[in-house]
Amino acid sequence: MPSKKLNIGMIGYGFMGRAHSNAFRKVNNFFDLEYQPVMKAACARNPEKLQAFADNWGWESIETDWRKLVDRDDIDCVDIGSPNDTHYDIVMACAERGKMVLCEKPLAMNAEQGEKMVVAVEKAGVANMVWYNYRRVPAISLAKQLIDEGRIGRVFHYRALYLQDWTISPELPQGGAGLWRLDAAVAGSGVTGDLLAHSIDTAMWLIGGIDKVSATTETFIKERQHQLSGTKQEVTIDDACAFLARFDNGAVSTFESTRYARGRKNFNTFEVNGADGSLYFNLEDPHRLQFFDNKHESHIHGWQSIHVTDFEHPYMDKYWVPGTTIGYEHTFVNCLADFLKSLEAGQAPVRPNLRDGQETQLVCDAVLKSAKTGSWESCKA
Ligand code: SOE
Repeated sequence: MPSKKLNIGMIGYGFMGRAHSNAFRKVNNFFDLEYQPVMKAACARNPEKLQAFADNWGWESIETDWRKLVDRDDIDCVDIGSPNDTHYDIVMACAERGKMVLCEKPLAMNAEQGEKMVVAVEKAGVANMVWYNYRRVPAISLAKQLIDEGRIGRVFHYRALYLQDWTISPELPQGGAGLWRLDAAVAGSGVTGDLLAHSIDTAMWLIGGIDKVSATTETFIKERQHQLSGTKQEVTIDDACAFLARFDNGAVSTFESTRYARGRKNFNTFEVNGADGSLYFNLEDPHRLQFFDNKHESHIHGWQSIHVTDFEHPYMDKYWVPGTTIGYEHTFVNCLADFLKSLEAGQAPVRPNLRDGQETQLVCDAVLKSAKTGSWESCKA
């Protein structure tokens, strides 16, 4: 039974607000932890919609000004699920007030902001995490385990795709509720910060840092009506991005992302090729990890499809019986469980922290720079 309470104030009530609220509600049902999050206050600008949201998910109170939320003495930890252009100010205020920070991805609008945020939370000494939830898909955590166990040997290649198709219609507006991801002034970038940031975080977690990149981007629909102003405005996000990357360990790699791949909804895949084996994962088939193990005798060589649902698999002993599956929402429950566990005495700080988020931010910035200059760009600070 949890013996300590952690009072949470959550900012933003969109897609991520729902995913996080669900995690706060469920985490202690599945994980044996010292800490129990208390859903103290949810914060957003529209009081009517926010109250309905808070009632539905069980938040005790509401705030319509995030500064008031951060200032409240009864809030220990601030969870940021609001659009990307708000992350910097909120994290800086949290650091100043000594509040723990849980921040949605991407960390910031750019690496310049990101670095200041990292310095601030490190100086304040507050626990911090970026919600790169895909690390906590059990099959991806298993890929990490197999790589760390040396099962695929020296890594030569990494190949990532992150494909969606929801912005193909030119009639889709940009900006405002639900559509701020299309507005560069709010999102910072398009698929690079929104989708490739996930692929980059996963890749660097699995096989190490990225040294340099060479990228190209495209904006297919040049103008869209802005949902807030009602006027047609230039679209300045990257609708698609493809880049080559060289890892610090010498691995040669490709990353591609678009929101214009008709039929692909959340097609987040990677393949890693090593001297002794390969791994393949596809988020649209999330319980499976494909593994080619070259150590098998050659007459039984072949790809194994591991159904990642056994008690021995990462996180799976916390849920149901072998052969039964968990869902997208549990990746957030798993993230939160790891964060809460890290607060217990003697535990290592949780990862990915804001410093890790900044490493990904540096790669995103280098990708966007390379797309402009046409040259290879360094990902190092
Ligand atoms: C975009 O459509 C989006 O919702 C991203 O913002 C999320 O980070 C990704 O996991 C799913 O797609």
